Amino acid sequence: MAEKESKAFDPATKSVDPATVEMIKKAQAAGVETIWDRADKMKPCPIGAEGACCRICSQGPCRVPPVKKAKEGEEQKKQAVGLCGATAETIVARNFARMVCGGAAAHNDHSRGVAKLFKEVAHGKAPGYKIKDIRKLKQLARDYDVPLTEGEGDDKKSRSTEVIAQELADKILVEFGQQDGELVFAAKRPPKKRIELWRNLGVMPRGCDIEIVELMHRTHMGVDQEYHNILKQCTRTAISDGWGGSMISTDLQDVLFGCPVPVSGEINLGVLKEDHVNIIIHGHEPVLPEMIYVASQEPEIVQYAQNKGAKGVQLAGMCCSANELLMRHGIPTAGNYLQQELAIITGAVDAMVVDVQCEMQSLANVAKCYHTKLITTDPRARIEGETMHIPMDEHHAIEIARQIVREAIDNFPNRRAPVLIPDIKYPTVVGFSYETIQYLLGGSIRGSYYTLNDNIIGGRVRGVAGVVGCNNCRTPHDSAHLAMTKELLKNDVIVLVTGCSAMAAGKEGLLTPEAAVKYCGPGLAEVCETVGIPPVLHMGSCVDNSRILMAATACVKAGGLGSDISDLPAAGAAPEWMSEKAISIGHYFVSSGVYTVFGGSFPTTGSALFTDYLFRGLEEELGGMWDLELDPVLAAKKMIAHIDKKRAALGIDKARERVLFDMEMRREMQAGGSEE
Ligand code: NFS
Ligand code: SF4
Repeated sequence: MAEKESKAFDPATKSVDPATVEMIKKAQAAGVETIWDRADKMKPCPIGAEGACCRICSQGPCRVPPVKKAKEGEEQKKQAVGLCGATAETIVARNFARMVCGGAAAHNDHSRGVAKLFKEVAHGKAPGYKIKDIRKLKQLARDYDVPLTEGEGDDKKSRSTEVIAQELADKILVEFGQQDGELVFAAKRPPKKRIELWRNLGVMPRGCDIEIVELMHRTHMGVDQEYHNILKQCTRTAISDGWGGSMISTDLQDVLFGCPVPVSGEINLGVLKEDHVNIIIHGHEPVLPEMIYVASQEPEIVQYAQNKGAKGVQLAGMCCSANELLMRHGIPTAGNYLQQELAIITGAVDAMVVDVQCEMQSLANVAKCYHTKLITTDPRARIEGETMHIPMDEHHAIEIARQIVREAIDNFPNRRAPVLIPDIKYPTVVGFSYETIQYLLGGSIRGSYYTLNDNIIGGRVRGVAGVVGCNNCRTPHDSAHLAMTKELLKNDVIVLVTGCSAMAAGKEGLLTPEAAVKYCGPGLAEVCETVGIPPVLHMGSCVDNSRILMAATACVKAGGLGSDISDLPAAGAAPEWMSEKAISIGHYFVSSGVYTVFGGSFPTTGSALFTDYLFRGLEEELGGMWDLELDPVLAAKKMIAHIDKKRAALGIDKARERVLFDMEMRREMQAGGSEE
């Protein structure tokens, strides 16, 4: 019976990724339920989807869906309000705000964990970890006014790395609970104009936690009931994520684990190996995964695996932990968010090790259908039905990592279901940190993004787009990411990717230099070929969207493209978004001056007034605004239109016409030449 039900849909309609389709078929044949089965049975609540349901007090839930315009002769219905009188605007704004809170809290709490580890490392109390990127440490020290030297005159000497790190760690940790003042990165790193704008609007964040707490308070029953005012605090909270927690975690992870440089890797379920012990590292915080990586390479561990009949240990990443491991060590990626159940369904995963965020609770049930051990490692994220919980402790991380790898190895002989690993994987080149892009495009000596700007001004590169964010089972898996990205490339827009979007691009072969000729317009193709980079640059995990902010700022500072991020010919998108984190990210991009378009659905459409404020009103205040477009190609076109609008404002629209004309001429000349 269960099997019959699970065959209700055609797997080919659920994903454009052949490995995913193959595994959904396997799941159906085995009668194992996946997210698509559940999505088929449960449709989203239309009122909740629009943000028009308030359940923040027990007099509700109150539903205030938009009212249709009356037909002629009919009486116009009145827009409902909540029992307390809350309008649709207030209800929708409050729900949106709480999504920003959820997302910012996830990033800022992740960041706190990294900062605490950093402190332990600085004090020599976290064996196995060390400070890897001294240059970045010093950069951070300068940001936080931690002196690099001590003494005066002839007595002046450099302070030790440890001492600098210890002082820096304390200063960073203070920012989480800080009550007044300004977050260091937010007040120092963006273009001057942006900093002034935020100060004038009163949205400069004071600390990482306080903005979230205040916003939760203000959206409690009967507090802030003016939607502009609610949104203002959303802006402050989102900035505390992008230019606060997320940026802190990105930078400290680089200090501890190394700043990514270009590295090649592989992606998709085909990276799993039938004759190896397969361990999937799934989640977001690279802290323990870094040690699992070390443990999996130790000769004793490899020997232990061989004793159990395996050829070795294969680590593979999933979700953002995958991005972190891939960027720094070239560890292959098994897949993005919607592939987590499917990895287990291959029958080849001996352990799935999860930390925090984007882990489906259904993993426990799927794991039970196979031999897979589901190991939770973070006390904040337990899953009912987990096989075991092995909590991370930074003081004994390497021993814990070894224990986890052994658990997986011990499980290798227990494989029972027929193993089927799709023979599908793709090579990738990843690791385009903001620093790497600077190096590749500007050279370390000039240390500038000017070459990129020069290409934008000259018209070979039309603009820059960030395509980021999740998968969503309501949208065919990966399809919107790919359609949008290809449309942008075709129009000479270079694409920066993170998170699950980056993985979608990788699975399509877009993260290779060869993709340039295949997918790009002539201008972008030429630039990519000259520099030897892919046209889609993988910048990391979702907290690494902060790298995009830094790259945008570097473009502004390099000159020639205006004086603020909102002047840049740039746009952002999350065509398959689903998480609260995506809303927080979207809003910090908007708050930083970026036109940001989401796909699928938008959680504020229950109030036309509030949505109009987000989509249009904000442009005047922040220079950036939201948008919703269900068709990914149309969405790309809207991004390009925005880019062109910015080019025109900068007075560089003519240059592009010239370039295109030149290229046309050159092609004609070449064509003429070959005829001779
Ligand atoms: Ni971002 Fe990365 Fe993926 Fe979405 Fe989840 S894994 S943090 S939230 S689903 S992109
Ligand atoms: Fe209803 Fe107001 Fe309570 Fe919300 S706060 S559930 S609108 S009574």
